Amino acid sequence: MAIAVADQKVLLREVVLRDKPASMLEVSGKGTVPVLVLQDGMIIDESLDVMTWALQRHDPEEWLRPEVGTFTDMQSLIAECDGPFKHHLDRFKYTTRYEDVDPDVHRTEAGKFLSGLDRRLAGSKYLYGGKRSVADIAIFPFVRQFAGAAGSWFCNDKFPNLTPWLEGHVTSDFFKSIMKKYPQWQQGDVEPVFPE
Ligand SMILES: N[C@@H](CCC(=O)N[C@@H](CS)C(=O)NCC(=O)O)C(=O)O
Repeated sequence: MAIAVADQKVLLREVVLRDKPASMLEVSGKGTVPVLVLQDGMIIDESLDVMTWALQRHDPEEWLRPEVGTFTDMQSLIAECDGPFKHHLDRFKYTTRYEDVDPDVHRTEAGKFLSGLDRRLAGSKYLYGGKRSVADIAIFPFVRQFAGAAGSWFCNDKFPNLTPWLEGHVTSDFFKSIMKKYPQWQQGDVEPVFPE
């Protein structure tokens, strides 16, 4: 979404995680997506860094300049999401991948982070004021994952502000437009330009 809003054209290689291309692992050994390879050979392989790279080039909606707080504030909330929240989300969602985990405990712990988001959203439509910012866009996909795994536990009664916030992001035409499915890229294939 950051690449699209910043209108930065990239060549897209759709990666299937169980069949990662050797060329991807050569440039980024940690084996996670996304990986952005710049023309000068620089590699950016953390999603927040990819977002920041795109928005530093062009930020028409000022996603890096929130109405409330600073970029540093947003970075720490995103880090909390990527760190402790993701830790609990994984253990709640993929219980069988971990030994001795109690999904209820991890759901409750993850829920504490979500309650914090809900409190933030009591005072403003978005996490850092009245317009969307990089924090909303970096965080909502993880809340979406949680909501998908939690079913009816994730409900309006518990999260009266977070539920409509998530719904707004997930149902937006913008989100739908970038969630297009692409065929797996194979060595030698021509890459589609993204965004189209
Ligand atoms: N901190 C990394 C995490 C990226 C990440 O874990 N991506 C997942 C897909 S959403 C992945 O590539 N997993 C590797 C795998 O499942 O083999 C980032 O934000 O870029």
